[in-house]
Amino acid sequence: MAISLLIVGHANTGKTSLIRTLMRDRRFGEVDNRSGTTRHVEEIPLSVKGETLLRLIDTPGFEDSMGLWQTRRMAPYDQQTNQQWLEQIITDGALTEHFDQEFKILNQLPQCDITLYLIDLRQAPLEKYLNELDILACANKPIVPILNFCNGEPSHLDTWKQCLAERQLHAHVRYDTVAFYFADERKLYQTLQSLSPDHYDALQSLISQRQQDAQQRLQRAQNQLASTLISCATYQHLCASAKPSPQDQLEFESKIRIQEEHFIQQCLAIYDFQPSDVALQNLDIDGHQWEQDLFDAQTLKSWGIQTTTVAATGAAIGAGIDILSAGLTLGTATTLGALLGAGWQTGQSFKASLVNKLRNRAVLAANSGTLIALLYRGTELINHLHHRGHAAQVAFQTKNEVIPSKEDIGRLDKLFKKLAQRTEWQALDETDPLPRHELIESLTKEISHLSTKN
Ligand SMILES: Nc1nc2c(ncn2[C@@H]2O[C@H](COP(=O)(O)OP(=O)(O)OP(=O)(O)O)[C@@H](O)[C@H]2O)c(=O)[nH]1
Ligand SMILES: [Mg+2]
Repeated sequence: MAISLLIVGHANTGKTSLIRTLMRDRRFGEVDNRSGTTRHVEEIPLSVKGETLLRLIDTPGFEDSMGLWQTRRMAPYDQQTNQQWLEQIITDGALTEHFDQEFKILNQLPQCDITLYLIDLRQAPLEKYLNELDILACANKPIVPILNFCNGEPSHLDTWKQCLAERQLHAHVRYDTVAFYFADERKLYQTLQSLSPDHYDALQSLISQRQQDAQQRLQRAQNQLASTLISCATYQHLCASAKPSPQDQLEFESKIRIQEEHFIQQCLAIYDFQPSDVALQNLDIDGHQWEQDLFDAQTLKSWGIQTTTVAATGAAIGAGIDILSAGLTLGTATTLGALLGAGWQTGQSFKASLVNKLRNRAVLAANSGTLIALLYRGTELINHLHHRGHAAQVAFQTKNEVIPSKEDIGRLDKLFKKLAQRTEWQALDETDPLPRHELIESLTKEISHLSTKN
C-alpha cells in the first residue's frame, strides 16, 4: 500500500509547487502568486517502476484557521474530544459556506497517513499559522513541517524552529521548490522512512532511483555539451573567396548558434523542462579566419604525418603542392595521405585544408574565446537545470557567475586549438559514444570540473 501524504498549509505557501518538484512535473495543478489558486483537492500517484509508492494529495490553503479554531471552544464542541470535533464540525451546515476551503482539508485528514505542513519561512509564526497546526494535531497523524522558501528573505527560521519544538515537531525538512537540492528531498524521504517503518524499503528504492536519475541526467547533459563543443570547434565554413564576406560571417555565426540552441533543447528535454524555462541572450560569436599552419610540426603530427625536420616537412608539402598544381587527380582519398605517409582519415582532412589553401578560399572557424564562452554558458545552464525546481516560474538567464582565470583561458585556448585540428570529428553522430581520445577526455574533465557536484 502506498503512503498517502496530505499536503497542507496556509494559502500560497507552495503546496502545489512541492508536488510539482516531487513529481518532476511542471504541468501538475496550477501555481500562481495569488492566494487561493488551488480550489479543490487533487491527488497524484508517485510511482517507481510501475509501483505506486506515494499518493500526494494537494489541498486548497487555509484561509480562516483562527475562526475555525475558535469553534473548538464553543458549545457543543468544547465538550468533545479532538477527534469528535473534527468529525462533527464538517457536518455543521451553518459553517459550511464560511469554512468551505478548510473543510476540504479536514475531509481528507482521516484517510491520510502523514501530513506535510508547508511553511513560508518569509512569514513569522503568526497565530493563524499556529492555529493551523493546532487543527491538524487533532487528527493524531504525524505532521512533517516543510520549511519552504528557505532561500527567501527575510527568514524566520529560528522562531519557527522554536514554535515547532514547543509542539514536539522536531523532524522538519528544509526545502525550496524553486532552488531544488536533492539532499533536501532525500531528507524528506528519510523523515518519512522514520515515521512509516513499514514503507522503509519502498522509500529506500525511491531515494536510490531519484539519485540514479539525477546522476544520469547530469552525465547526459555533460556529454551533450562535449559533443556540441567538439562540433563547434571543428566546424569550418568555406568562403567563396580569399576574404570572408559579411554573408559568410552571418552563415558561420548562425551555424554556431544553431548548435548552441540544439544543446539547450537537448538539455531541457533531459531535465524535462520547456523552452520557456530558459531565455538566453545571444552568444557573442567571433568567427576568425582559420589559418591552419600547414607547416606546424604538431599539426602535422596530429594528422599522423611524421617528418623528422621542418625542412623535410616543407619539402614533402612542397612536393604535394607541385603535384597538385600539376593537375594530379584529387579523386582518390589516399593521394596526399600516401604521399606524405599519413593515414587515410588524417590524410583526408589535411588534404582538404591544403586544397582550400591552393584554391585561395578562406575558411572561418570559431576562435577559442567563443568556445570558452560556450563552455561556460553550457555548464552554467546545466548547473541551473540540475537545481531548478519544477515549480520555478521565472525563465533562466545567464549570469556569467563563473569567470575564467588567466590560467583557465590559457589552458582552454590550447585545448580548443588542438581540438580545431581534428576536423574528422565534425561528422560525429551525437547518439554514438564520444571517441576515446585524450583531447576529448581533457574536454570532459573541464566540463565536469565546472559542473555541479550535488
Ligand atoms: N522562491 C520560491 N518561490 C516559491 C516556492 N514555493 C512556491 N513558490 C512560489 O510561490 C507561489 C505560490 O506557489 P503555489 O505552489 O501556487 O502555492 P500553494 O500553496 O499551492 O497556493 P494555493 O493553492 O493558492 O494555496 C508561486 O508563485 C510559486 O512559484 C519556493 O520554495 N521558493
Ligand atoms: Mg496550490
